Amino acid sequence: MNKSGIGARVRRVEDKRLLLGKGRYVSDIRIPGMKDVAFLRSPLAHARIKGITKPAGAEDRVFTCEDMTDVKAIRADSSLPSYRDSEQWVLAKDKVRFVGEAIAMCIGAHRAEAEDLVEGVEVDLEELEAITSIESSMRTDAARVHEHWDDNLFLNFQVGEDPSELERIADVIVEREYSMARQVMNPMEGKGIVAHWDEKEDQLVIYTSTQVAHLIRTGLSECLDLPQGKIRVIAPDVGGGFGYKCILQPEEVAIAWLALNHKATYRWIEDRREHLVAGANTREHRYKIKAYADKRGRLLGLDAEVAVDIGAYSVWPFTAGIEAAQAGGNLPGPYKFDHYRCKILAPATNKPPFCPYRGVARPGVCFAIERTIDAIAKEVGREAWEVRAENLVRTEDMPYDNVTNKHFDSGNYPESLKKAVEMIDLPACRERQKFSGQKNVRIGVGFATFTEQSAHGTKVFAAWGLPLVPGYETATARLTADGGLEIRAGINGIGQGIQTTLGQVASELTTIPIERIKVILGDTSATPYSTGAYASRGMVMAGGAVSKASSLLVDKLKRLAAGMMGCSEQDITIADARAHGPQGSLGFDELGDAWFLHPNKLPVGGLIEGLEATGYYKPKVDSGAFSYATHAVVVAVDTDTGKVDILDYAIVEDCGQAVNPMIVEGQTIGGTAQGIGTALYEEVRYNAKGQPLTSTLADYILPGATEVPKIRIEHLVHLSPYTAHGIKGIGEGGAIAPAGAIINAINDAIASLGAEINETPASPERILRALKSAEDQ
Ligand code: MCN
Ligand code: SMO
Repeated sequence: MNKSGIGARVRRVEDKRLLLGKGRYVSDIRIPGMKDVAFLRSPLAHARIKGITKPAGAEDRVFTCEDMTDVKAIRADSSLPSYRDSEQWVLAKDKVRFVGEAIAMCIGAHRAEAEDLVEGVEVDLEELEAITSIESSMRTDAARVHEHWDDNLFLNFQVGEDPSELERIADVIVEREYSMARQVMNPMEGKGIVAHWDEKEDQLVIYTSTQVAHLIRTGLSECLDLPQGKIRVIAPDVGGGFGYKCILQPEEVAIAWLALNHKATYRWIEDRREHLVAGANTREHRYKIKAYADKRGRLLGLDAEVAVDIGAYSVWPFTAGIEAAQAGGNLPGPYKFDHYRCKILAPATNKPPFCPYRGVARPGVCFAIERTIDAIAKEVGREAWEVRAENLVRTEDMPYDNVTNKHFDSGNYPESLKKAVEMIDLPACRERQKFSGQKNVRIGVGFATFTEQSAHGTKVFAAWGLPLVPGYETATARLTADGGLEIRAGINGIGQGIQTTLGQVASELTTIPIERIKVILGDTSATPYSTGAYASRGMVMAGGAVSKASSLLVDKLKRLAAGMMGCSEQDITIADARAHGPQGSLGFDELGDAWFLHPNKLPVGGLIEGLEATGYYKPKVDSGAFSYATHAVVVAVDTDTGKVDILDYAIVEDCGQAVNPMIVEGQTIGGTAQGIGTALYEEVRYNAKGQPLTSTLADYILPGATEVPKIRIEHLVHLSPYTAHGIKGIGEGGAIAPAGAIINAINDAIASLGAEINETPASPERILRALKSAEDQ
């Protein structure tokens, strides 16, 4: 095997520099004359703006919506049925719709000066009724978040047919409501933007911490009415994105507009409080589910309603539609059943806009369906894993089209479950449960299985109403004069290790060791077009493009070597960065030297095709590849305090061909840590007027090292028949299952007390409430 090729546990090439503090994030960029920007943000959740007064003498350093009449509002199109878009002005116009919405921007020589200026701006606001929950948003007499709408819904449609005829034949009917709390994404590095005007290139240059550099160029071009060629977007090191950085943020447009108008350099660096209050939110789902099953626990059908609290605006380009639409489409999970109906609702509220976050809809979906499976198991009196096993799609059914037309490509879902049950040692857990040491400590074990679609094609994005997002990818491979390799890809590195793994793919195909491969990402002027890193698409899509580009380059190297050695191209094989012919061999360095530096060595007549190749790639089918996993967890619940400790955590996952199993494990553990946050700790809270109550990290609780247990991982490998090298995505998977598995485990622990909990986070407060209400009954 190639030591740095596909499947090797290569250390991440990114890490040494980052660990030594040599990262170059947006806030590390220094440009002479650069000015800092601070935003005046709304103190009210819903209010009419009656007037704004700039501080005397500072009129040229304070900007409001009125100064930006040449800037278009952010509007996200979608072709989903019933979808309504919203107009999000870069600085609020006429009305504010959430606490933290930017009203004015102020410029200073440094941030402190800009913030002082913010203090001096006077805003006259007339407070309006704030809509702060799904329930209040959907009341017919509710105030309107967008006044010209006749209700508050971004989305309101239904998929599937009424399954109520199953009432006659179902042995059990289980009804539940579930709720997942609102979250913020909290990448370690917040959002940051520096923009300047490049006189030489006659171009706006914007450095931004983003997952989607090329998309940001499109978005800026639309809002600023500037040709794409006049905009260059650079993403330097990005300290985590997790979805937060896959949308066009109003601040991005604002800072770019300043640079464009004043032909000078401006920056804005989000601080943690801004992130917690004004940054996009995520996750807030509510479910009503009625499940029909037979007496073995086999699902016959599901009747569901899902509502997602979208907040005030529809984000560009992913819209206010995809989360709820995807929730409706993914709720059936990895299970086989025939009848399904889902009402899909996306109410607007006076909260920050909703943005995709690691797992996109599936953490909520997995929580809801996996709780439902456990509820059915309880009803039919079987172990929850057995009921799961009854219902999982089987290998012999693959490829399998499920009830919402998801095309599961390959895998062995029951095996992942079975292995997870073994890893967690269920019989030992059951023993331990009987003889738990302290009376107030209850042990529970829980499981969750899911599938994760990755590498979605154009048709899939179009079905989510997103015509702008293509399902293909491009990369180039260029040999250097000394036999090294340069790979350029439009995908963005955001911490997921893609620089390393794209290098591994190129190394596999070219036999060039990874130390001699440079992977260049994150600059619209230096890389081919890509919509970027989201939806766990990078490894399959950019990996496929790099594979294609590398193999086209190898063909060229073979032709050149054959010409130079006077043999046929078919006789050439490559190994160890050399082209071997029947009568000898030439190193790639010699080939590079000949083509770039000594054309006199080229075969008579020369070769003009060069040593650079572009690969365009899309998987064989638009439905892409489905990875999957089962998470198994053991918890201890303290019934006096409501505190939950995770005692053991095991995962059996399958992402097809792992390009780098060590990175796959890191991805899975990182995602799981975030999922533990969803399950137990994280919650954005508001009071009745829409004032955020969790505006510091002392109030918004993130899991730390002490809350994340040792996580054991086993890999299954079922190659995707549809993708290059059989790769499937893995970036989001870890975050999908923890809420389902952990809340199932908590319920397993407290079931004997007659209690049940169906909300996240399962905070001590909520657990005690559940225990109390069981006691009261
Ligand atoms: N990989 C692999 N073999 C596979 C699949 C993946 O070795 N079969 C490795 C690759 O290094 C790849 C990484 O795992 O870069 C994640 O792969 P993939 O699933 O293709 O996801 P993307 O590269 O498209 O990354 C985006 C994805 C998403 S959508 C979120 S959200 C997320 C995630 O990755 N955000 C992250 N992981 C993150 N990890 C870090 N550190 N920071 C983020 O912001
Ligand atoms: S939330 Mo990931 O950027 O799809």
